[in-house]
Amino acid sequence: MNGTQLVDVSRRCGTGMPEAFLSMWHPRNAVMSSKCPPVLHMPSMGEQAHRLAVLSETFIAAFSQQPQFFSRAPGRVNLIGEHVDYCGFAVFPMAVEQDILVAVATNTTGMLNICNVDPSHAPYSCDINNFEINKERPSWYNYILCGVRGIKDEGGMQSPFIGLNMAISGNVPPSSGLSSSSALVCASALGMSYAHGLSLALDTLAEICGRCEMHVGTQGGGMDQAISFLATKDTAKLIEFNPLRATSVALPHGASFVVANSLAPMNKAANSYFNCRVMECRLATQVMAKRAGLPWRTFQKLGDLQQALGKTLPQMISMVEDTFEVRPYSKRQVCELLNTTPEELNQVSLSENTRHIQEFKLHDRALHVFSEAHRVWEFKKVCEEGGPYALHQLGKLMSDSHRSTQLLYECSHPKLDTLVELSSSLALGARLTGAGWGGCMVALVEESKVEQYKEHLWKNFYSKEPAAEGRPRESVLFSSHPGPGAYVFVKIWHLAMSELQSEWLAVMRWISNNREASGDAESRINHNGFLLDLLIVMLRVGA
Ligand code: ADP
Ligand code: NG1
Repeated sequence: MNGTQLVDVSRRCGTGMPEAFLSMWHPRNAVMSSKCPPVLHMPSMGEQAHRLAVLSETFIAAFSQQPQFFSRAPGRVNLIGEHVDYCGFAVFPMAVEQDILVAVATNTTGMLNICNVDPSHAPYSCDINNFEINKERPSWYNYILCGVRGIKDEGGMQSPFIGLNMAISGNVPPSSGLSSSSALVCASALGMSYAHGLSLALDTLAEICGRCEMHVGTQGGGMDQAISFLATKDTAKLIEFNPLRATSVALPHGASFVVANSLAPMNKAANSYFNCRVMECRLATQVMAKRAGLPWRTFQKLGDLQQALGKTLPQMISMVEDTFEVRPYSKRQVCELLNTTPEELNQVSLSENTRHIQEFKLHDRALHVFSEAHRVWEFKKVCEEGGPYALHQLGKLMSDSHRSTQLLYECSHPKLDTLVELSSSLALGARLTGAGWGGCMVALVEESKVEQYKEHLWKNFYSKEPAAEGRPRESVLFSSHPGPGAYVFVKIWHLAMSELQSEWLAVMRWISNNREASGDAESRINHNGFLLDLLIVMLRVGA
């Protein structure tokens, strides 16, 4: 973010022009509240400016034109609340600094052309008005197609859509539980939306992206896309679903969150581990609903069941103990409990890539979900109430969460468990973050001990880990501070020129239509006067 001028010039989001332009004259205090993604002036210095320059070069080399704008969406680290979003329960993430940048320009061919600064990701092209997303093959560009498809389906515009050229640069470690995939979906959807002049609010974009990422075949719950759009700098968010709400929660002073990559990658779309857990939760919901005399076929999420029953989370935990035995249930036994056939179970309850599964651990999965959902609210309460033991209480909640994902949800990895064990002497608490089966751990560490802690992990884990060889320490082990959500970057010059051009054309059209003078025309002419003033000032300062 170094060198980024936080000037929101969002003209497409219902912000009045004069207000937006005033912000340009006073850049220091000009972060405007807008429900649409902010539109910022390109940074001129720092790492992001460097990445944008490299991205522009890639774009020009691939498409022989300049990018018209850049969209950007961050990854996230989830502090607590794992595998509960798709059950309808609240989560507690914050955006990380690492992000996906997309350089975008329109073309006249109706094609969607995609390339990447990383040459290991081969370029891809398709007709923007007619493409399929192949669920069988988890190709990198599928996530971009998801974002584009989301806006096509739900952005409120009719086809034909304008052709786009897109180049991607990302530094969120992929398949590591920091949501690189969702950052890619969100940045692409934002690029598609901005290129078509849409004024979609942040929460609308978050909801569209939560749904459209499912086109790759995974059935996530919307946490990653929500935080990627709704994050604000310096605070973590309590995210609730249905309806989507994000509440800022200040984290207690005196401690840092340190992220450590286990260097065991896990691509969710390449296997059925993730969806298997989603389905086990769905089956547990349906069995509990049937036992409570509710129409089980209409229930999908443990959270909806809790609401229908009007019970507290501890009461739901007791209900799990009363309903299930601690053993796995075969598919036939689940059918017996629901009084249904395997064919109907496949149809009503299971996704395509989980129909082959023959055994489901209903007790353990449901117990994890209700107890983890409870820990999220406890975590929020401790953050808000503070007190001398706050940091230790937060640490304990995180460690309990890890044990639950490891033993009940069985989504940890031996390398993650090693990192968590190594953390016990110096961190207040540590847990896997994201989907798991590899990926990252997040630890809460007293500020005074952060460097010692990192050194300890480096010496006892990374120096013995062949996958860490030659990798800069910061790329695998870093302190994380809550970053901002998605936004668009424009060159201020391009912004003014395109405004001038479109407004001037509108005035010319009005004159040629020979309409009566009206307030509308008057305000357009005032507006253009304003734009001309701006242009003159910019020419003077050489913007
Ligand atoms: P996570 O979202 O936890 O990082 P996923 O397995 O869901 O993990 O998604 C990772 C996939 O996202 C990668 O396999 C790749 O296809 C895609 N991806 C992530 N970052 C990039 C990038 N910078 N460029 C191209 N594709 C990327
Ligand atoms: P990551 O860590 O990005 O793979 C996945 C899901 C989340 C959530 C977490 C587990 C997607 C896009 N993301 O995240 O919704 O369920 O696992 O808490 O499916």
